[in-house]
Amino acid sequence: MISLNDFLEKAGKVVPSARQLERLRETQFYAFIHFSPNTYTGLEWGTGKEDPAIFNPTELDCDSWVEAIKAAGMKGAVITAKHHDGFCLWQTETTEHSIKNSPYKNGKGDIVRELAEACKRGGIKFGFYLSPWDRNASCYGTDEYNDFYRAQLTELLTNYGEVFHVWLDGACGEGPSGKKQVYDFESYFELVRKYQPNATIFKDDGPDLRWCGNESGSARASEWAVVPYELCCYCEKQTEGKLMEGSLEGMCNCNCDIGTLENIIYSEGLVFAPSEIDMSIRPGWFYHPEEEPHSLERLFNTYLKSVGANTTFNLNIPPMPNGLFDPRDVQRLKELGEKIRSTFAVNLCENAKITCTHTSPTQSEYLVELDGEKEIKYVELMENIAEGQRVASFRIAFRVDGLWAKDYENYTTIGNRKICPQDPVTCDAFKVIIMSSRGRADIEKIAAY
Ligand code: FUL
Repeated sequence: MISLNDFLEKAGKVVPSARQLERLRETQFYAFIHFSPNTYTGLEWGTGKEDPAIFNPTELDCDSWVEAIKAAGMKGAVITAKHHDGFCLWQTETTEHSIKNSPYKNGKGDIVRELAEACKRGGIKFGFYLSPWDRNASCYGTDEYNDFYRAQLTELLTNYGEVFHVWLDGACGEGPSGKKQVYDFESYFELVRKYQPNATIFKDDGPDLRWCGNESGSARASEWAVVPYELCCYCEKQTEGKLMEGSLEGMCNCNCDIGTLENIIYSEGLVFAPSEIDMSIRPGWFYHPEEEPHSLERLFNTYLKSVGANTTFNLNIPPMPNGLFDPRDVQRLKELGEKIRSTFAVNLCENAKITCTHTSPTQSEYLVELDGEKEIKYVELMENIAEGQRVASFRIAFRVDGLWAKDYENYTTIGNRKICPQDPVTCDAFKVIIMSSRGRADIEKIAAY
């Protein structure tokens, strides 16, 4: 049997694909846009029987969406091209339950195109959500539906330029015939790879990004990107062999740190599958006039616990029936962007001297000597995630008036990016003490704000 050291060494070398790396490094924060007949009925899950005539966003302006999205610092937009009600926001050949039977632009409108073009003009990325669950399609529940779904996917993948993210909802309810569908996910993934090889695919259990397990914006305490193959079997298995006989059963629930050593030792192989946090700016995914956007504090905290905790952040903003974002949401996005930009504007380590000492093969200390005393509110760390995720526990110590004071929080993972908020501390140096890692830690960035 493999030794613990060898097992961990291999675990530390499970690496992202180019598209996963791009998502984590360049496009970590993006917008979800839930828009469908639900916007007009007040439902969250449409029945599929809605009359297309109700869909009429008379003031739709995708450039204004893009502007609001960019103000928050988001770098892409993912629209519900079709939600569970089956209504298509683009000019599809596959069904009559679409925008072509709505009054919007006399049936000639195509909101997927309008958004894709606005994203291009605004310099952000474009992506889509295409619900496999379809409560309108008469073929839902039969093999034919997989062809129907593939045809829809192909239209979206081939007619709208570059797609950065394809969001596949795992929801599987009954369709109009009362039957559920057996989704042929692998064939859907194949199409995405064929037509948009750089696009990441989100699904609950991979292949590129997995679900964080809740819609309230919380990452796990230790959000590993390296997790057991059994939980994300659409991802490529990069290691072989269990360390311990035993079972992962009971460890797959949402609150459990699925990538921790206690779990991965029972896995037959590990995969790279970072999680995505999806959350709405308001309680609902779709627009409900009586709802208010979440507070700036809540959204900023979610940002810290997603982008700043090794996950991506997909923040939903639902358009109103007239097709515009609610001014309250636009304002909140602006505030959020300003808060993020001002908080992380000046890196106090810019002129610091950073030295690294490896105290053992799996322990290291990074000493950061600042150019003078600085007040620190956040420490930001990034691992060289392209080579794997390694750090399993660390602490931070600050030198205050010549004495080392430890931040006694026991931090666990770093991964792509970890933001550690601090009670403001004035110091002239700090140390990042890596207490355990899977092979040698490789910290690519240390910053303080
Ligand atoms: C879920 C759906 O059922 C919700 O309506 C929403 O689209 C959310 C993002 O995914 O599975």
